[in-house]
Amino acid sequence: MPSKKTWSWKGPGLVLALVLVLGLAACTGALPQSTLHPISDFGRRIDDLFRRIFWFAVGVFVVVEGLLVYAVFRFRDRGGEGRPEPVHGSTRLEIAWTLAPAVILVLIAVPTIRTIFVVDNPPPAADNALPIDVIGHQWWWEFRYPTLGIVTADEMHVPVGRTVELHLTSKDVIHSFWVPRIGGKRDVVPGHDNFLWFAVDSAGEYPGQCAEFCGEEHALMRVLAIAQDSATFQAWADSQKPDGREPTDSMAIQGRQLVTNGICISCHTIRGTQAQGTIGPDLTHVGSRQTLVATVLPNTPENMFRWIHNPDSVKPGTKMKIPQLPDDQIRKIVAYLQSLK
Ligand code: HEC
Ligand SMILES: [Cu+2]
Repeated sequence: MPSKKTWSWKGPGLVLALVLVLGLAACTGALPQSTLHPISDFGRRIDDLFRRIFWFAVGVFVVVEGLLVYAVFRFRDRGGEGRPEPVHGSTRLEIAWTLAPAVILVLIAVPTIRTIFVVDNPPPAADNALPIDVIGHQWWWEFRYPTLGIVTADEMHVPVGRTVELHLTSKDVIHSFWVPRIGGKRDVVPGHDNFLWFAVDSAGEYPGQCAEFCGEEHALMRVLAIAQDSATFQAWADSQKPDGREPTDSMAIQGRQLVTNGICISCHTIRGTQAQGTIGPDLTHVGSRQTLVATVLPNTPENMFRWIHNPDSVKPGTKMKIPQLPDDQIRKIVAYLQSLK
């Protein structure tokens, strides 16, 4: 005889709590990095596929569990009936349970393969796509707009409603470009050209991050996609095209001296000056960015000071290795860099 178990609320209580937590989580609307609320055609294709397969799985679950529960009650041991006869070689049953999974697999495979073909082909040529080169670095993102002559970092501006064609490659190790609400992920591999194309359908700011472990600062290799209506995007693009602004106030003028005669130029470019380094982000319009160092810090003079004062305290292990500069020099450098709108 098995020992008699006393019934407790613990099991059902846990299940109830889980259902409540999941249910409430579903009520919070679109989380910033939710793949379940796509804002691009690419994201929506994958989301449609996910939802279709999810409902198939729910159907299978209900049928299988239904039969199981039915069998448990219908054929339970009522005592005094002896052992039931096992079923041997029922052709009808065997055909049924071979055919049913085959049909389900076909229903899942057809839309899956169709989606793979759509997202793996280049975008339709008629689309007037905007090309953007995405280059992964440890631990930040470089964005080049070859047709617009723009180079920027970490904040990817895209026009709403127009197809954007990303060409992805890496300067060092394998990264993965992932802005969940746009869709993805897509590997960013050194020496290999990958691509990803989509059209975003609502203006807004959509955070993302590197999705492939790429070294100690992997978790702080973030990205911000900024989707703008075409007039706002055009205004942004126009503001990014000219060379770096010449400073007018005396602090910034001294800052320009320090930057362009100092160590900074070995890694950074500021168009229109002798700074032509390519290890770090292009700083030609760094003052116009909302954030710094892969969107880890809001772009304020205080945060920029903090970064240049001690980059390792913000991103331990960062590739920006510089000697400690005196505070008054950093203040002048910050005045200059902030003026680079
Ligand atoms: C050895 C190369 C190197 C040198 C020298 C260097 N930097 Fe950097 N810098 C980097 C790298 C790499 C990053 C990106 C860090 C990250 O996000 O992980 C960066 C980021 C920055 C940023 C943030 C840019 C952005 O778009 O968020 C600023 C500002 C900056 N550096 C200023 C300076 C200044 C000022 C100097 C000179 C005092 C300097 N850097 C010298 C490599 C360098
Ligand atoms: Cu990475």
